Amino acid sequence: KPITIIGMPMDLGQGRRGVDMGPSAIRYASAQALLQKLGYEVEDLGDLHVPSPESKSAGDPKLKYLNEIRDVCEKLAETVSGVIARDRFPLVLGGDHSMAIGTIAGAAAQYENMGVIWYDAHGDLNTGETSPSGNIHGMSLAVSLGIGHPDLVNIGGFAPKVRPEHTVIIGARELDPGERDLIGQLGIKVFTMHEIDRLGMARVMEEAIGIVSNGTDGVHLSLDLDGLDPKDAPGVGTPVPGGVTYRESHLAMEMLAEAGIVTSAEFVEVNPILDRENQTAKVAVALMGSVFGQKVL
Ligand code: DIR
Ligand code: MN
Ligand code: MN
Ligand code: MN
Repeated sequence: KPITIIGMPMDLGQGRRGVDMGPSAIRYASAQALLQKLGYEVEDLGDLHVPSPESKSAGDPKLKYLNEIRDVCEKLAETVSGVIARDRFPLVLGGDHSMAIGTIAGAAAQYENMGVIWYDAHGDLNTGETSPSGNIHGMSLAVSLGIGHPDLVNIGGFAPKVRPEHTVIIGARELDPGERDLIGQLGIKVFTMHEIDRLGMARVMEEAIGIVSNGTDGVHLSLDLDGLDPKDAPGVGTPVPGGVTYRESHLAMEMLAEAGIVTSAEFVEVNPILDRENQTAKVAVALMGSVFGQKVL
């Protein structure tokens, strides 16, 4: 399918400045040129407008910038849905992970039963009640499952967007108490670093692909660069040591490409201010190559 790039310079969902420059950093790392080299027709819609945090007040400390995030995610959802309706593959560049609320709302509007792969050091399964930070980027998967503030849950006019049995988390190594409870309640399959070390990434991906493609008509890949080890992806706001390696991540993306199941994707939390010579954006682009079928031979 032809690819449509959408930039989401979102930084309202977390506490550190600079992640709004993620889309530029990923473009600077030649995302479009690589995809074209792989044979895709690529269009870039540019960036959606996101107000700067300095121009707004954070409001409720348990749900910071709720109204602004709702509005920009509503707009992103419309955009993503429109791209899929034109029979194109939406590739969204971030921006903090609160944007996934919009991306998933837009994709789920077009697919009846969508699977989600959440590649992240974190679960992003908090709510305003359980969040230790009040940062909405730590709530976006819960919201997509229909749990959280109604203004977020009902973006796009329907809820939930995805079901727990079609959701997998890969790379988790830092979960808050409320997130652990929710995982138990909903029965979400989580491949923590323990399972990745123990089973190996190949086996983890075989199982993950089975779960997200069983009874679904589309699969969304939400890749938080902090899922990778900070040695490989230092330019993220909330690094956690002991993460998935560059090589394991390529294998994971290659297996997704082979399975041919992914119908939308986003690469998020790239923060060039915290990075070293744009390494994290370069990693994001390299992984994009694998998702879209790049092979050595
Ligand atoms: C933490 C951090 N669990 C929170 N979450 C992050 O604020 O809810 N997600 N960084 O990617
Ligand atoms: Mn995340
Ligand atoms: Mn649907
Ligand atoms: Mn994360």
